Amino acid sequence: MNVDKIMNNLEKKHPGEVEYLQAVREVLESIEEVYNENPQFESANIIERIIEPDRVLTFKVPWVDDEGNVKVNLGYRIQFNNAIGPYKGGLRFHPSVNLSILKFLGFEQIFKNALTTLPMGGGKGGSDFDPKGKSNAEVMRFCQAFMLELWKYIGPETDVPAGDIGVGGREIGFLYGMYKRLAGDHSGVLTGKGSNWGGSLVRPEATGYGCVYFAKEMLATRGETFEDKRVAISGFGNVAWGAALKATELGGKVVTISGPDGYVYDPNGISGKKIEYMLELRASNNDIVQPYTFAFEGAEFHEGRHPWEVKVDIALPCATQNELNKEDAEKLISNGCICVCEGANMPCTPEAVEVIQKNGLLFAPGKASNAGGVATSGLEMTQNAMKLRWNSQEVDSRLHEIMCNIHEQCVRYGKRENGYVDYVKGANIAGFLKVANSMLDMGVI
Ligand code: NDP
Ligand code: 2IT
Repeated sequence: MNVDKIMNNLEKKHPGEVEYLQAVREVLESIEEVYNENPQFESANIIERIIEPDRVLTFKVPWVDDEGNVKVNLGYRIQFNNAIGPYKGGLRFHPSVNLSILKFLGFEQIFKNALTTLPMGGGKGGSDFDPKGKSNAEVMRFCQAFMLELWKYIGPETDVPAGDIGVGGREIGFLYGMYKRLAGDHSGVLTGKGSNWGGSLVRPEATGYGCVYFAKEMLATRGETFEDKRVAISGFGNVAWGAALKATELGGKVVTISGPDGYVYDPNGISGKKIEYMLELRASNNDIVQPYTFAFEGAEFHEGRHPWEVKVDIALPCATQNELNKEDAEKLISNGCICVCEGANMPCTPEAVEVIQKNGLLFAPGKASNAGGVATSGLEMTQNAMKLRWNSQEVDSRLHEIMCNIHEQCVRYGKRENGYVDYVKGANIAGFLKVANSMLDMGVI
């Protein structure tokens, strides 16, 4: 495999799709060796077939705001690869959404879903709609208009969307209501549903919990635990909230959260009602975390800055892609950080990952460490299919088992001769082998 040649061709076909090209390069570079050892992959031209989505659906979403103005947003669904199961992946509503971002997320999702051990293919979708500052009625009308088009392309055995940035329980409710009305069935086509109408317990917490379970496994390889460790978390959304809950439960002290306005440093630790307050901050639909400092004494707000300058032992980036760069990584390292575990998708830039790994820190890529969200979505699909509901202990213990299994897969394929585990390589190889071998089994289709 000639990675540069493949990337040059891909760039010519999709110029400017920076995030997508970044995600593809990372995977190709880590699977190169395994790919070359297995000539059957090359004969079946697996690379060209896996790096292009099966299909890209784009559509317009016209809706009416509270003043009666007609608005138009763009809607997308990328059905990337369904070799091992129905397309599965979240919907993102954020003004930054474009084809490149959704293709990167859809591509990552293929390997992430393969790692969960559950039968799910990879997909992603969303819109450049900005839920910020919109009324509840506006969000509802937008979600209904979005589903009016999307429902034609999804189904419980074909494509099962869920939440992501800007799409939480409220949006899933509005989307599911419209799907149910249009399709006339209650087949659980979305995950992240409310627990009264088919949702799985622990799904809201699952991504953050899973991320901390994964970090716990990594720490254990060095005889370390969360006990008394200082933890920096970025973001203040769904993933950040779940991660703060579990890190605190395991004895860690979470000292930061962040938003687009800057970060909060709370030397007393973000626990108990302070974590509950994160939900209020999020529900306020404002993109700021500063109000935290008015609510809790002793907390400082650092405008326009990232939390990575704070002295911590563990960093959990849980906001968005490319939010931790090389300089941030260097600051973490010089402050003695021992573990960076991605809760978001691709939050660390490639240069940051290189520095982190070179310095021997534990590092987990999101496709391994944030897979707990989609894994629990898979468990929600199972419960829907069985028309049963598991209690939270059952779901949580399955989630924990899945995260430990993903950790094992990473170690299996990522352990270097000197004992250092390259979790990026391990995750990419394990995910790739499962999908590529399934594609081989099914022939050229
Ligand atoms: P939420 O919408 O609940 O929260 C997203 C957080 O990131 C918010 O704090 C948000 O602030 C912040 N954010 C968004 N864009 C930017 C930006 N450009 N700059 C700085 N901050 C930003 O989303 P989730 O918690 O669900 O998602 C967070 C990350 O985790 C994403 O990378 C997502 O893909 C990933 N993920 C989510 C899973 C899930 O199950 N929800 C599963 C696996 C991964 P604001 O919105 O105010 O801009
Ligand atoms: O990035 C992700 O894995 C998600 N946003 C969750 C996807 C899902 O289908 O639960």
